Amino acid sequence: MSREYSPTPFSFERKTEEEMDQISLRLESDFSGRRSVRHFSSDSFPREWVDRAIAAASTAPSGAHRQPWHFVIVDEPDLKRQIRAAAEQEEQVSYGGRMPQEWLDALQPIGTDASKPFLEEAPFLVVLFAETHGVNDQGSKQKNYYVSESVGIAAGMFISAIHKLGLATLTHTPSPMKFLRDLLGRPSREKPFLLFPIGYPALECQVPDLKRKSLEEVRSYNRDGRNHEKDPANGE
Ligand code: IYR
Repeated sequence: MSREYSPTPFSFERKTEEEMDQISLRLESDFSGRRSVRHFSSDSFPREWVDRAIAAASTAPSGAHRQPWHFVIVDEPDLKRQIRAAAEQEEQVSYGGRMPQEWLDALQPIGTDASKPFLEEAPFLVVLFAETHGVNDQGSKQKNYYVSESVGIAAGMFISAIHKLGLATLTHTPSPMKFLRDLLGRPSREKPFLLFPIGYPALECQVPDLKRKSLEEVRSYNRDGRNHEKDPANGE
């Protein structure tokens, strides 16, 4: 069964250029305070805040609008304990030789190891699953499109929502992650994508001393840096 194209009017209100200029000036500083946090306070907060961040993330664009994601919130201490135990078991194998030396060297400045106490300390864990395919009304397999891109965008929007809320998170990737599907009872068509501990940073929280790339390093203009805006031929 396929659906027809049925467009509806899009109501969009433009902000003033002045407002937009002010917003653009604050964008980087709004985001630059976000850090990946690995030491959480046990202070809790309403679970609805996490629900709302998930609702915001789920507005993400997706291939053929399939929204191929599922978020599981974990707040039961015993389930968090089981997730930590299974993650640390995999990570011990990873750090103990499954990851090549080059990878271990790359992680040196991040300071990570196989111990993952944040999986119990954070009040909430959110596990994001990618749906490799869907199921239609007749119960048969329905293909999804651009699954990693779609779920990656939803993950980015979730991280932004959590940051905007005033909370911190981490994109944790225990590898392999299949144990999450079993522990959370998710169907086999769902693949664990990322695990986010959510909370306030611990009072004594420390983060790696990282430098971010400058704008000039991450952005260029046109081909070979040709700057259309500054070209005298444009009457400026
Ligand atoms: N999954 C491991 C290893 C790890 C990998 C990368 I790439 C990181 O940026 C950080 C950690 C872990 O979570 O420790």
